Amino acid sequence: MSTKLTLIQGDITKIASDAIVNAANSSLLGGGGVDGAIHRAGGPAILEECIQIRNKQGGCKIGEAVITTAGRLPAKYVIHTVGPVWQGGRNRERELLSNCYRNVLELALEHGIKTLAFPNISTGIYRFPKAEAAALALEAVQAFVASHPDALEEISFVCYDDENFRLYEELMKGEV
Ligand code: AR6
Repeated sequence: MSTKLTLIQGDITKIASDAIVNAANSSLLGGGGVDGAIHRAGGPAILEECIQIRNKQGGCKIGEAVITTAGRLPAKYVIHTVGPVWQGGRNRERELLSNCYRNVLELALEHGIKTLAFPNISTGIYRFPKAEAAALALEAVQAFVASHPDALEEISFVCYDDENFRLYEELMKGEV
């Protein structure tokens, strides 16, 4: 594997990677959590492009991803993906969360993105259990990297809360 996987604790809006990932909702019109933080810090250009995408294709389905400018953020692009709401685990939540990571990575590849930062999709307002989400995220990213070894230079997991940070630290022991 030549792609470097890194772990960061902090605010993803401050990360100067080629693209940062947003944990959005299907409307693409913004919301709370990391979505709110990205739109606030990035300014109106992001929402304008989201509205154009909405007009064209009617938002974004769960597990899928779309790309926009990053506006005033230090990153160049924002890749918006929509995680599943945790409903107990019997509604394909795990598969849908893996799809988010895979589809974001595919889109990054198509746009020549070399450095990418993920937040912990679905683990806030959408209540996906954090330990399971972290394991799934890492597995999905590792599978992609194994099949596209030279596509990206660096993929970061940006954990905002302590619990996620500790979980990733444990899972990524020996990797970072
Ligand atoms: N930087 C990085 N991570 C953050 C930040 C930040 N600035 N702020 C929060 N997090 P959430 P979801 C972490 O709720 O569960 C929105 O309203 C947070 O600690 O942002 O996918 C959308 O519009 C958590 O671990 O997203 C949707 O309606 C992680 O980001 C809905 O929430 C995800 O928490 C999506 O819910």
